[in-house]
Amino acid sequence: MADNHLSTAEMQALDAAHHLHPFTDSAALNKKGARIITRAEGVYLTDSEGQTLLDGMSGLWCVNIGYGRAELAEAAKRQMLQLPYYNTFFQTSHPPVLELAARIAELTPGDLDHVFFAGSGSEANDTNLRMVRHYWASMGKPEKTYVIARKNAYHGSTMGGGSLGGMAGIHAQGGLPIPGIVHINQPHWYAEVDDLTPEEFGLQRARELEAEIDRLGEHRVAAFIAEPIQGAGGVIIPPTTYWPEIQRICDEREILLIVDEVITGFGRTGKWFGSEYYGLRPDILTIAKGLSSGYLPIGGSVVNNKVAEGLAAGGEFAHGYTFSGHPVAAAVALENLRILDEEGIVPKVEAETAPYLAKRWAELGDHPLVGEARSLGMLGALELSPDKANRFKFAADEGTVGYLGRENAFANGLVMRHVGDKMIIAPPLVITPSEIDELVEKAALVLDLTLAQAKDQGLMVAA
Ligand code: PXG
Repeated sequence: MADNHLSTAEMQALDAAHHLHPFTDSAALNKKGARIITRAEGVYLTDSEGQTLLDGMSGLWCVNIGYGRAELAEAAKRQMLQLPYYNTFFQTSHPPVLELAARIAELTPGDLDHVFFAGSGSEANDTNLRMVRHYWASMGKPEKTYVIARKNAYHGSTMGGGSLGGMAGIHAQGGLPIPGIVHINQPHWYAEVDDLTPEEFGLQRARELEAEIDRLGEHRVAAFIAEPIQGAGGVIIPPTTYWPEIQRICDEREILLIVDEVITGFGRTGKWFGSEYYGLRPDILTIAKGLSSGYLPIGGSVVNNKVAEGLAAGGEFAHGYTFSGHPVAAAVALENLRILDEEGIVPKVEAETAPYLAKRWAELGDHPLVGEARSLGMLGALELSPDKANRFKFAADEGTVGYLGRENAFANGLVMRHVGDKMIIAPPLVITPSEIDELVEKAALVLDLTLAQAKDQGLMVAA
């Protein structure tokens, strides 16, 4: 037992009795007992049994500066003592929120200069949905209400976020998607095509946006929303032709472009924002996660001058959250941005650690269980396949082999998530080359163990 007055078994029993976990089959978890994480430092977690794990997922894609930065704790303490809470609703403001808004305006590309704060990425995307409709209504075009999104996208799990997202499992529960949201296909070359080059496929998938605008009628379309790189969908890196074509279509058509940078923001691609990486000019950019490196919950919608002016023309936007621009979360986010900037963490990812990760991660592509190893910035995925030459899927239920991989990773000191039969990583941006070596060596061991089990269990059969 480390740090706690309760034993692991006692904590697991309390957890099973009273705690409902997100995206979790409770019955299955409670039988097994949750792994209880008690501390963390740098890129390492420690559990209640004192075992360490290299956190290949930055928590949940968010701890960009790594764990254990006392400066953020001190910023929170200072702000709590000075002004722990005040709202920003009724013509009031406070120093941390206005300073953070100004800093975000500086860091984000183009004239994305205005921030509407939320407590999370889901809330920010819910804001976006109401905001784009209200924007068009304010511009005298109330019929522009449709939002085009993509299958297998993730934009959160609230009614709006879950509807904008294109995950079948989420849509199957609770009456989603809500009306007025349509989904086009994702640019997932590895899994969805065998007769086009990635470049041809990227153009084809981007042009589905144009076709969908025409089908609905441009006069009825408010916006298109997408992640620069799909994260929860399985680190899907679009072909190089995809985003320039999407930008062309958005430029030619009267629709807003919402770029959801909840994962790709704050350095994950080696640029401050994925929009810079891909040369995008969003009208609205969604932020959360890495904004505070996950130390406190905060998110937001960063909007350009055009959208801000349009909203202003519409009078009051009847929308907001008690914790929009929470002073303590804002103070912590500011400190996080200071550290990211002053320690040169983002350019270091671009020049040093991302190229090193790319080189080492690509080596895993030679493993017999791996159909493709891809990475970009501090994001990586391995497509597991029973027949790598043909990129075939497994005959077993999707995720059976991936889950074995996840279990092997956890058992061997590495947090690596599985999305179906993909293994994915998104390590803290501060991971060092020697920690990358450790991550890749552990991942290689996980692949060996998983391959052996898959063979034993007769799972190496193509669909
Ligand atoms: N947009 C994107 C692109 C995200 O990745 C959200 C919005 C929602 O943010 P909040 O803060 O409401 O969770 C996300 C969140 C996973 C996983 O399993 C990914 C996310 C959240 C939870 C789990 O990969 N991404």
